Amino acid sequence: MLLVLILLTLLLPIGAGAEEIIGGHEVKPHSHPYMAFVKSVDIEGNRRYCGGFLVQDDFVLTAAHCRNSSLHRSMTVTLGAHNIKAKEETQQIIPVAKAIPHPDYNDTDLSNDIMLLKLESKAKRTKAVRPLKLPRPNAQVRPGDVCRVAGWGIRSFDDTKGSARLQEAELIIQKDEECKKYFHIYFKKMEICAGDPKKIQATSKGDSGGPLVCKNKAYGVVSSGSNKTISSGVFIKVVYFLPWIRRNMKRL
Ligand SMILES: *[C@@H]1O[C@H](CO)[C@@H](O)[C@H](O)[C@H]1NC(C)=O
Ligand SMILES: *[C@@H]1O[C@H](CO)[C@@H](O)[C@H](O)[C@H]1NC(C)=O
Ligand SMILES: CC(=O)N[C@H]1CO[C@H](CO)[C@@H](O)[C@@H]1O
Repeated sequence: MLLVLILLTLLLPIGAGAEEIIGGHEVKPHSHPYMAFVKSVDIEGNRRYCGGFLVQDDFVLTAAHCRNSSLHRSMTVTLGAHNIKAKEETQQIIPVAKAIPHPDYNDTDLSNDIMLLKLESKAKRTKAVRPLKLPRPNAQVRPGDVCRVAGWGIRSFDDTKGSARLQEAELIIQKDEECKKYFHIYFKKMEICAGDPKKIQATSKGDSGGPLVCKNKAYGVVSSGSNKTISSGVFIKVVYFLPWIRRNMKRL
């Protein structure tokens, strides 16, 4: 993955940053009705943008690092979007009532980088808005399985490099050893390694929190990986966190 990314950097024309899904393509509008765009604002007004996905009418799953520190002021979720910079009739913008980052989230090694967002009101199910199923408790993906990841990959609304329209890329599940090689910190038990060295595809910062979809279910959450200097090949393993997800969705 790292080698691929280094090659990528060399091959990309200057100015074509790595803010969006690399080697992906624009999706058919609203073909990913579970996709959420998460905006977090801190007390100083700094914004942070992430992906996420609807798992229940009033819950979105995302990455814990998408919350802009403990000094965060507000979060909102946009559902039903294709072009996130446009005002589309299909969009539902819902404030977050409560952000529940995993209690063991560690912002140094990014372990347990998962967060539930309880929405202030239930999303209305439409053609453009519908939850994504979670996998069964013992479900597994294996090296070679083909999955997909989607995201807007923008970091700010002034960012001309990011993509306003939802992009998608195919990723192949890799052996854990692949990620251990490139990331000093990789937790096999709680993480999934995915990428495709041959096809040059990767995700990046603005895509954090989005789902890794395999067999039409959410098997992973895009984490920024344990190395902030390169794009991520590390995904949070949803199956491992199912008990925590279920418990917290029941409680609220
Ligand atoms: C967070 O991760 C770092 C690096 O692995 C580790 O040194 C530190 O002890 C962890 N913090 C907690 C609270 O577990
Ligand atoms: C991250 O990647 C850079 C570039 O290859 C490398 O120098 C650094 O040691 C890596 N850091 C970690 C924590 O893996
Ligand atoms: C308080 C805090 O951590 N604010 C951060 C919110 O996110 C933006 C963009 O990533 C940072 O620039 C802020 O420092």
